[in-house]
Amino acid sequence: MSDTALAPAPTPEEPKLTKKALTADHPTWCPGCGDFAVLASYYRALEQLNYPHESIVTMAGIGCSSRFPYFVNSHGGHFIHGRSVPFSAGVSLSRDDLKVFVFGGDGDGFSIGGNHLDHVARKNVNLTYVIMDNQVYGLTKKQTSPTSPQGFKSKTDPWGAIDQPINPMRKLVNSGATFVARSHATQVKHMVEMIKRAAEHPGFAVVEILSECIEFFPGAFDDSVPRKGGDFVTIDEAEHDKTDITAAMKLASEPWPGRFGVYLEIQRPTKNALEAGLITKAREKTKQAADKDLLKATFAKMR
Ligand SMILES: Cc1ncc(C[n+]2csc(CCOP(=O)(O)OP(=O)(O)O)c2C)c(N)n1
Ligand code: SF4
Repeated sequence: MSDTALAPAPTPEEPKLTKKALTADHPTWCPGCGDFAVLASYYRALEQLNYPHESIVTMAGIGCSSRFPYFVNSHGGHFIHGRSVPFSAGVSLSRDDLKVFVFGGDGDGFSIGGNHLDHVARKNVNLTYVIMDNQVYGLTKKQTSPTSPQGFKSKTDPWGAIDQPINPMRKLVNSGATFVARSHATQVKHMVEMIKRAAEHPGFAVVEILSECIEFFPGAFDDSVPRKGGDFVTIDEAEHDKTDITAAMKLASEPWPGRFGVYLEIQRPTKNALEAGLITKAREKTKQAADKDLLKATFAKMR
């Protein structure tokens, strides 16, 4: 047999995923909104990851930041305010082959959806959650959010916010998420790297991105914008042990504006894998019986 006969049949080259293919509607945010750069970074991350186009899911809650599904040509959709994470967990668990991304704001993630976030995180469901923190409710035109600083004047706090805000990174590190990172909407290269690493992480990966609401809280993040006199300080990964929750908590407790990069990266079985194992065992025990027969048997026992 000749060498030519042994050669494998040529396979058609995988089409390269492009921004053009990923772009849907033109974004409708206010000119200058930080969310534009987050969207651009998401496109770029997807281009570089080059996942099969049909495997990408872009979910979101409700808010300006949650408009992502309109602008991305992929599977996806909005879900009720604060509930996009558990909904997306269902998508991920039922279709482990999909690449599930969820986008939302600080109100969606830390206020109305705060409790949902904790439970999906601790279960380590395989998905990537990007929280665009602008420290205000943007869509509903300036109410205090759980990350607004004390003294922030808004429609709900006309004399200035009196409540202590949450510390998002401490909450996320403590949530049970196995990948926790922080980035800034003025740093596209950094955002692309964080989104890509989160997407490639097996388990619940969350990236908090400071994204300025130019309309209702301009200048909120100037302290970490070098061209505005601030410092963008990244985490030295050679120094920081990303598997150490105490070290991550210490980083998260640093004074504002804190550091950017990967706080936590640990390996723990995903709920996707644990559940798949459970299903395989149950199938073996029931001798691969059809679902309808198992249901019939269960109903028969209930009589
Ligand atoms: C159950 C429910 N409560 C309240 C609202 C009104 N609402 C819509 S978006 C939003 C907050 C949005 O803030 P955030 O999540 O920070 O996103 P942003 O618009 O700032 O990007 C609120 C309170 C709603 N849609 N549903
Ligand atoms: S209101 Fe704020 S968050 Fe919403 S689109 Fe405008 S600048 Fe962006």
